[in-house]
Amino acid sequence: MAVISILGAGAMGCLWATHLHRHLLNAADFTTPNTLQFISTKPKPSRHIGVSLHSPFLTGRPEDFRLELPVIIPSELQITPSKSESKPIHIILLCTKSYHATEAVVSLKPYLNQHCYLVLFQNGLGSQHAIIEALPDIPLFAAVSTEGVNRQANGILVHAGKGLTRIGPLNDAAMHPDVTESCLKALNFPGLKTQACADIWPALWEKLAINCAINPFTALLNCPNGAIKDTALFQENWPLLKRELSAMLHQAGLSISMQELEACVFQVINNTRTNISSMLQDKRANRKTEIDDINGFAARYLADHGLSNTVNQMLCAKVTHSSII
Ligand code: KPL
Repeated sequence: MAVISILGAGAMGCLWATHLHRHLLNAADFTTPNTLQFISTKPKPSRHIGVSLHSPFLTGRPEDFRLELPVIIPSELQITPSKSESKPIHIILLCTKSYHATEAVVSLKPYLNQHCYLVLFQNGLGSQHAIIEALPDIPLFAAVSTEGVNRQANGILVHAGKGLTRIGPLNDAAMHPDVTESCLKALNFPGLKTQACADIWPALWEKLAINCAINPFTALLNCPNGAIKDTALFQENWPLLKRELSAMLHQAGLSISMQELEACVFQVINNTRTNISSMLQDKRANRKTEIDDINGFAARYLADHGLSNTVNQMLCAKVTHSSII
């Protein structure tokens, strides 16, 4: 039995809502009372959220999924006060933008206890550290996902690329093997591939480097991921950016050479060549971007360690201040 609440009805939140809905609520062999809902920290949220998703990957054939899920507010979270075999485990998937994550967690905090697990899906690095500090006793996990999902102008989500979601503990409260196992078990069904990761930090740093290398260029050039490599902006800045990102990963304790980093970035560019990056989706929708938690974080981290950060700083400033060209 599981109660799963999703905070954030963006592309990733809706993809997971659809995936879990198929297995928790809709499955033909459904026998146990699972619950799946969105949770909102807005003052007066609507009581239902509708999701429309096109995916060739969840079932292996192209399918349109439509579902409607209830929305609760934090005070309606009913988290069991004590651990008991018969009580459902409660998992909150935090799928907000990185810059909303910390304030969302602060609104949830009074209603949480150690029997509720939080899984953080945020891009970049920054919000994770703030949340670890804000919730020392709550089991926290990070999810690093390479699923590609885009929202079209008509609001329909398209699951454009099949990926992998690695999930691992972020703090001591989540480190117990039974906590990790029950969290992973509640999320692991055919459709979206998940993998338990005993140490999730290298995956978070690697994803940060990939996002630093791809997202700002797509946002500045208004192009899909695959088109950045042939542009002057990328070609002029990549040699130095590659050095900065390599120094960042090295400082963070990852043993990855500059050649391996380049191969990894180019492979992601190739695998996601038709993708519209999350940052370009934000720019096109006139939303704030996550640049401050991506290249902004990298620039601050490099500066704090006395390392060169010119290109990350330049990209952060450009994406913050310019509109798409
Ligand atoms: O994670 C991504 C994003 O868009 O944020 C990449 C890897 C660049 C895929 O689009």
